[in-house]
Amino acid sequence: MLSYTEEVKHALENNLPVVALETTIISHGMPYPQNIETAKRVEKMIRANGAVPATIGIMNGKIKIGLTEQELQEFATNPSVEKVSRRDFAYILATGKTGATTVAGTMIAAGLAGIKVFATGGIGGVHREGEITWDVSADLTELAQTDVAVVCAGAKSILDIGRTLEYLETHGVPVVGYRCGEFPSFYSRESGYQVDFRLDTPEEIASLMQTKWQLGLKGGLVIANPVPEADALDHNEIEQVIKQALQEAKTKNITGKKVTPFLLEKVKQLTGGKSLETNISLVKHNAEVAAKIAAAFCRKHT
Ligand code: PSU
Ligand code: MN
Repeated sequence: MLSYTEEVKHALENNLPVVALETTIISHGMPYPQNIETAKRVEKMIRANGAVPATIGIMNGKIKIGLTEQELQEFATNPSVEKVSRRDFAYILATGKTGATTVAGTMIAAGLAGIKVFATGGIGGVHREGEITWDVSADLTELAQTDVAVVCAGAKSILDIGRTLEYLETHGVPVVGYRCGEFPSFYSRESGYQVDFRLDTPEEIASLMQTKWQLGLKGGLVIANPVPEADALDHNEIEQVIKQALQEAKTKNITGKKVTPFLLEKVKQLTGGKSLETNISLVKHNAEVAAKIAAAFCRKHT
């Protein structure tokens, strides 16, 4: 069921660094044409930092580990591409539909392919009022069980960041700050919450990954990498926008897997092009750091 591009296959067979990338961010996280431009630039960034990119998605009954340019284009432009988390994975694969994988979906595929490092924008989490709605992203349960390190710019404050971190602690997922002590909140470098551990080099992160998995402690790690200072948005400003987006989601009675894409789209609309620029900047930064971590992890195994 796994189908590799030549480049990714060669890298995995020769223990070369590989970084997984998700497709939900392309199909449901950004508008066209910024989505395809970003997808390509992110792949380029990973190559420039000594690793091979493996963008992951489901097509024609296959789990694609690495996509061709034409396939990337399909994920960027086809509105019928489905969003695939753990719950949806088998259905989309069995029915031959095209599915863009979320953080959870991508971790499942990366885990099957033996890819240990994954770069994304932000992870899903416990939604605000999650104690009432029970809306908790399957990204969190996936982090609890699948051995992949996820490099992200923290979690958007559309979520309840405090409860998200509590959930990760309960499930034994280390939250590491890459060169930061505060857990970042995607658009801004602050959230008001601390990370569990701060590490300042890719080598230290690679050692932590190796030690965790050698101990048989299953599950992923969150590597929080704050958005570059120059592209960060004002924390209070974004908070107002998020409040408005949440209110609208409530009024429109948006539920289930539609919640996150709805909020992302609203925030983008309400901030104009500004939030999209920040989004692109942080994803590229995560790709760069992920490539360095993947390279450091491979060096431990040669
Ligand atoms: N957060 C973002 N950008 C995104 C997502 C989350 O800032 O694109 C996407 C990711 O694919 C993530 C998914 O895995 O949304 C979470 O969706 P849900 O909350 O339905 O689990
Ligand atoms: Mn949800």
